[in-house]
Amino acid sequence: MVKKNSSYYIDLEKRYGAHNYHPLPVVLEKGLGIYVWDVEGKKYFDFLSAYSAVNQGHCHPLIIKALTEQAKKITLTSRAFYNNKLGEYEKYITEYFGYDKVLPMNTGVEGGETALKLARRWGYRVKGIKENKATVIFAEGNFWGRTMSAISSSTDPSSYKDFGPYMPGFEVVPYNNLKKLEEALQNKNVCAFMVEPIQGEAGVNVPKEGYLAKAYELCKKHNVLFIADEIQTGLCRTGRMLCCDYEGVRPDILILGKALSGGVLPVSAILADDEIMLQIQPGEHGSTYGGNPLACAVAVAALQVLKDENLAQNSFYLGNYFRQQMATFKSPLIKEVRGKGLLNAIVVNSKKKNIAWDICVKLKENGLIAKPTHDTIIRLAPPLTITKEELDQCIEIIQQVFRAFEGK
Ligand code: IF1
Repeated sequence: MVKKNSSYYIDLEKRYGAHNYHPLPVVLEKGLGIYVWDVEGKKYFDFLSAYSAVNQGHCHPLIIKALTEQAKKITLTSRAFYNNKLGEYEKYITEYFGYDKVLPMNTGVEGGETALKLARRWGYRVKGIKENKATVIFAEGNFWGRTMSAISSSTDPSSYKDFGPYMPGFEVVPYNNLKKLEEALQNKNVCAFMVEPIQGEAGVNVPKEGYLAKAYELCKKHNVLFIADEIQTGLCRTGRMLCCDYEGVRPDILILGKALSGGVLPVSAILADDEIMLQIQPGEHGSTYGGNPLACAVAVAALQVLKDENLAQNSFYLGNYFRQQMATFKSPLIKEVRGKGLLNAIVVNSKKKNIAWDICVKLKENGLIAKPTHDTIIRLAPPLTITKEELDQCIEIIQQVFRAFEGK
């Protein structure tokens, strides 16, 4: 009989799965709260949280309860019929975030696609842009998924190279640069500026204070929609319910995903007010699974947990604590520790090509899993339910591993 250990499962994926990922060599079979276990039974602190989808912690009992109870009743009706979960979810989430309307989708990238369709539609029908001339501005280093549109705005060759031709009507300006944004906004055909309040994939790039507020103001001045991609930064990850809350910005279109289901199934949404949202009418947009009753039940529970467990506050407080602790730790291998709330990154000070990867492998051996982004950046994003005592243990592991790499 074959031994079903880690290498067995890793070999299976290599043999039968497309090679579009390069995972850390750990095979997980169980998760609870901030912990995950591999098939050998080894326990880890999860410092990725499925790219911030499990902000509420793995298999949160209240979210799983909503999932299993709803799963026994009805899971999918399609939007050809009404269901008794969608309306209540729509009321709940619009009141929660203070918007007139929500449009439910599944994955994050569909949220982005939906926001862009809506913005173009608004551009033609409200702003009065001439047919097929609408332009959307993005920021350099943006990441919003893997569809043809998403890669068309990408400035990362590993995302877009040899997948062309690309979607027209997109323009890219440098991130965190208001002057270049203002120049681009002179074009009367611009309908929207779509931006991440902190760029995740680009390496947890935190813009200077005031960037979002000023960018929003510039958009208003030029009659352009401000679209916030809060798929990664939102839902308490950065220490506020939304990262835009830090600057008092209320996006014209807000995109949510990932933790909207607490990691249970793909649930995304865009929120906007009537003047924008009602530009899309029956038959003009949708998705088989969007707004399904299972997703609606799960999303209400996932949002409720964020509030009931004060996860924004915990994220804010422990994020500050983490960066303080790391600031007092002097290592020649650490160039910078940056982030907001519990979305952080360590920039490794080394020319060695796979240094961040090697450090992540060592962290894994020491019971903490995280994933590098680019060659020298390690992203650290535990579930927001982590306690200070647990975080202290993690800081200890991280510092020990960095010490072990010094002088190597
Ligand atoms: C992968 C990173 C995270 C996102 C923002 C939209 C989406 C994402 C700001 C699309 C998705 C992912 C997808 C994941 C890797 C990942 C990621 F490493 F690229 F940067 F989260 F940190 N907007 N982010 O971050 O959402 O369609 O995937 O649901 O494996 O591609 P999706």
